[in-house]
Amino acid sequence: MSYLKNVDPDIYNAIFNETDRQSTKLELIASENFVSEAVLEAAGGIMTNKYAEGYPGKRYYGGCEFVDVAEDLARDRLKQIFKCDHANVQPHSGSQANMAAYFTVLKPGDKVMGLDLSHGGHLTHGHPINFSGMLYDFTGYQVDKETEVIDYDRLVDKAKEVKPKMIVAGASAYPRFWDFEKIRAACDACGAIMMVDIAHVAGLIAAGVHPSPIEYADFVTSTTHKTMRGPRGGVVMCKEQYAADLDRTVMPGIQGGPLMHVIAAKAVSFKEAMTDEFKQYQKRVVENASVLAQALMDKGHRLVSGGTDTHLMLVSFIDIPKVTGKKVEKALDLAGITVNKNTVPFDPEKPFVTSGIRIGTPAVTTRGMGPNEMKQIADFIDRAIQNRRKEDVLAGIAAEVEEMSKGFPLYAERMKEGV
Ligand code: DSN
Repeated sequence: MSYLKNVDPDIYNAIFNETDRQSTKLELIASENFVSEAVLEAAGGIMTNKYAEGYPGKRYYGGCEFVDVAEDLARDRLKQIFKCDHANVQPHSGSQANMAAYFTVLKPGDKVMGLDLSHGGHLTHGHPINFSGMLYDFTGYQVDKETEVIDYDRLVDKAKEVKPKMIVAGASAYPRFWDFEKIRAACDACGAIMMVDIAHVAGLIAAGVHPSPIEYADFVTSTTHKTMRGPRGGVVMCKEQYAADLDRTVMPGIQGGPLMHVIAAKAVSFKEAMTDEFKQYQKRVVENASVLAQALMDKGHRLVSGGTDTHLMLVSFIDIPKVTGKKVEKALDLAGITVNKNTVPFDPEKPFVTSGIRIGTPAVTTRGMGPNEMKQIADFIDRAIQNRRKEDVLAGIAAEVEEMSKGFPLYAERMKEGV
């Protein structure tokens, strides 16, 4: 990055320091990952210069023959991976993917059901401070208080009572598999459209280690940067009957020019997602999460729903006086471990404090870490929580984390060449 170093040393230094942070700390944020050098090249490439409003073969600008290649490949590969009827790869983010699905079939004021944010859902699944909750009449559903998993029978009853036009499934902090057949049954019980936001588990579904919603859902939305290990962005898949309306909703409905450099990078990551290496990676992500969850429970920590089926887990401090997610996130940060505080079901704390942390294994698995490291990480986390007020102990753990990280180099060439 010799150009950047000369033109803007402040940004150069920020990028250098961020690369160093990513490679020397333990990244356990469940929604983050490390993309390949090939994805980085495409995302940082010259397709950023091109306007391409419209779709391949039907653009409002000339000179689109090469960006058309990129978008066609992205769409075709996505369709091949998920076996869906139709794919739109233009949404700039997961929120815009969800907005596109809603705008395609809903009118302001329509009734919708989604999993409450505090039970693992997402802001765009109807939270009152988000456009979704402002525009639509959302009713939340929740997990069962005892099992902390979704009670599908209760969901069907609620759907019959509310009679929503759409039911949204999917979550950002739910550690268990979804039963998409049962969500379909809830939709059929009240004539609702079914939408599933697979942003968190898309990579797992692509690899066949999580059930797929494609045969049941009318719309499936996702981000591309979590378990899918692509560039930041969104996609929408849908049944053929909605295809033309969906495309019109994305452009010109809610977006203008697509980010063609990001679409090119999405295509690259989808190619990677079709490899056997990717399937093995996703299996290891889930295996690592299971080992880490068990190791934390063996040390006496309480996990929401008693464990995980996926890439993430929620550690709950709801029963421990004066321990909050906010305090634990800070202690872990001082110990070189990055997580996020997260509400747990029936959390009495505010979202900026919370009674839990969310932990995910996609990023550390990309680094090549396995079950032995997961047990070691559980030990780091446990010691950091027990010693959360002792900065010297936390600094000692951070040194151990850095030492362990050295065995799993990340972006090594970039670090060597000064990024
Ligand atoms: N912010 C994402 C996450 O961390 O899960 C969801 O959009």
